[in-house]
Amino acid sequence: MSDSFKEVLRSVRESALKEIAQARTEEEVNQIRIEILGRKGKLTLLLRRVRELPSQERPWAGEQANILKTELEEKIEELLVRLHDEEKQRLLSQEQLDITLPGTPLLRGRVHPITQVMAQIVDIFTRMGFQVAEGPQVELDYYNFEALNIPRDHPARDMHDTFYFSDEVLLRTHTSPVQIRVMESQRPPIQIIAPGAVYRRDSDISHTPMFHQVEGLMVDEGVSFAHLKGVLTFFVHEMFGEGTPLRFRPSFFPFTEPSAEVDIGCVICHGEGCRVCGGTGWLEILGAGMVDPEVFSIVGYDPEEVTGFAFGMGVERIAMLKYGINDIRLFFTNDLRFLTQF
Ligand code: 2NL
Repeated sequence: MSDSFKEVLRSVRESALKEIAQARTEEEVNQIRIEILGRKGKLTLLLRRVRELPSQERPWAGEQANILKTELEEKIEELLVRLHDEEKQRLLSQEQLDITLPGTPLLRGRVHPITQVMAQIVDIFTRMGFQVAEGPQVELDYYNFEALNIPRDHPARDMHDTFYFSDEVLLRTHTSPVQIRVMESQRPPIQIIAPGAVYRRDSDISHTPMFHQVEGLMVDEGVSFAHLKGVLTFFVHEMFGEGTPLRFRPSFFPFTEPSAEVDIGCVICHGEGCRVCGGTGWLEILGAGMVDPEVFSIVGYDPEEVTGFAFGMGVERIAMLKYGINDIRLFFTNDLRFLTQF
């Protein structure tokens, strides 16, 4: 065996182990790996020299060179793992968590004031035994107008400023069609309220193209205007306070006869007369009446057998009066400074 090969092998091993022992960073170790095991590394060149040895020496020399190669590869790998661990420990010990820092505030959602008032109205009537009924917002002309005794040429249609999809299909302008559908499919006694969104082509300080209504309907043998007055008086006292005065003023709707509008004593001036109530001391809050016999005939009830009352109110209007709000658009512009006050 050539002594010089042994000698070179030993010196490559010693210098490699020395360098590995001195390496302090992963980068340095990688550099050493290239110097020793790389394409032009010391050990790679040594392995190449094995071929130049006399044939009887080659197997032993090759074996020794490969043993050294494996040894150095293992040492380098070990060192890399250790350096990597040490770096991780160093970072962990330096990193600090300041548990006194304020957290990211979580914004809490809240119920929209219109939804709150709607829920309150629904609660008052369900306590009196009314059931909640719902129906489509995209309606047929028949349910929205025709069945309510409002034919196509009727002047009451002008008041409604309807959004039409076609001659027969529209966005409901009130929730009355829900009550028509219930009467069409159920026999009396009926005692329902129909809350929901309705649509009219109108937009100013007191109108938005979408707003909310609650309508009510009670049908049975012997239902009278006195029942209507009792139910609405209870509602007003629950909604605006026991001492709130109310009055029934004659009015007209195509679907009720007789019809009335209900006023409450002005919540601002308490009857003295102010800008809000136009000096009258009264504020209109809803419309009502006895269901017109014509409507009963249309849904297949016998007007000689049953009577009923119906009423309708705008939820936004109730909310504005209850909270003293003068612009309906505030409900829909999503200004949290406004919405978070309720
Ligand atoms: C108002 C007036 C009202 C009705 C709605 C009604 C429904 C059926 C039959 C008869 Cl199915 N009437 N609803 C009756 C009177 C007045 O609403 O000023 N609403 C905001």
